Amino acid sequence: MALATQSPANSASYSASLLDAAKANRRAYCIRNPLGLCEIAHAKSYVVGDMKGWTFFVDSWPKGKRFRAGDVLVFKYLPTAHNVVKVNHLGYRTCTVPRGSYITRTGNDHIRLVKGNNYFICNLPGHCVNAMRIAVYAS
Ligand code: CU1
Repeated sequence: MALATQSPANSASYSASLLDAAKANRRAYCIRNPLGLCEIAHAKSYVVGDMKGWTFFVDSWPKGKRFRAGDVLVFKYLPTAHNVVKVNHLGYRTCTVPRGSYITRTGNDHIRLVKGNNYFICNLPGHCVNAMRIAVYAS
């Protein structure tokens, strides 16, 4: 996943190369490795639900797809109709929102996947129970 590593001493040229990478491929981004160095990674981005977007009965959308940590899910929907809440497994299973959950409602929400399980629901009444939720595993 990492394509380039630069030491902090080269950070100026590094920043330039990152900018170039960002222009060429908007999905290029910088991650800090355990040594604090910046690595350029390329993540995929996915529109949740494809053409239908973030809507009812979207729960099977992740099936058959392979996600990686750093990939971005794009939730597209009418902001007056839905929202996106990042929940834990219990929240996903029971359609409840644990205290402190991250809620977003722009209608064009970009959320980067973390390693492991990522759960999202819409918490408007009756939406999650009508399969407006996804569970995505990122390797
Ligand atoms: Cu909804």
